[in-house]
Amino acid sequence: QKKGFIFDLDGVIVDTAGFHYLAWKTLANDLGFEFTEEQNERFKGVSRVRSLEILLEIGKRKATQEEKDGWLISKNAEYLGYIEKMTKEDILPGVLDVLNYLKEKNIPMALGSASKNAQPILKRVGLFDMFDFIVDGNHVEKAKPDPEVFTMGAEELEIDYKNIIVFEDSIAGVQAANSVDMVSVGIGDASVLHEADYIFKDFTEISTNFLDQLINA
Ligand code: B16
Ligand code: MG
Repeated sequence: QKKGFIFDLDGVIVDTAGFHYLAWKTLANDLGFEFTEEQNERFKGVSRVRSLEILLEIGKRKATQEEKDGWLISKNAEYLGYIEKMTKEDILPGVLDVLNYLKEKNIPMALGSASKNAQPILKRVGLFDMFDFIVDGNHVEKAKPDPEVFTMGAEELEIDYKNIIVFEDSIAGVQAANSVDMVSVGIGDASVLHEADYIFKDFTEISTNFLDQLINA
């Protein structure tokens, strides 16, 4: 049966978490509190609006809707400044080999990201044309662990959920894929991602044998 692959963006294809962190930290400091890299872990895979709620919880700050809207705009403006400087050098190690291998085999591929900035990021790093479909934060209502971003991708690719393989670096994303019986491949720390069907530290550990095994399963 035909298989399809769906890739998360931040933490899987590129490491933009550091840029999100710097921009949220600026906002936190402007509001008069600290924000550490450790606290930033909670923001992975989480939507922009929810991220702000968590930040305000950390700083014990209450805010009006107008204030929140303004902060979301200024945070994103700073983040976009970092993205502008990205090049193909920012693609994480081993990712291109895997994408190119699947492309050569004509395997359908989609992006499934919570980010509203997914398209400009893919353009900056030269991967915009790699994917048959891009499903991102502009297309979905519900955030991971809701599987909407992946089910929409599967429907675009016209492939049954059980024949979809999802690559994810966040717990929420792994749970989203598992909840609709997709195959989940966790990228990162095994102690965090233990619910995934397969776990790799990064893409350099993924062999063509393993990819063939997924394709031919
Ligand atoms: P934006 P992913 C997610 O991307 C990030 O992991 C998360 O930290 C971020 O808040 C979210 O995108 C929204 O990003 O502000 O650019 O819309 O991991 O789902 O690719
Ligand atoms: Mg991610």
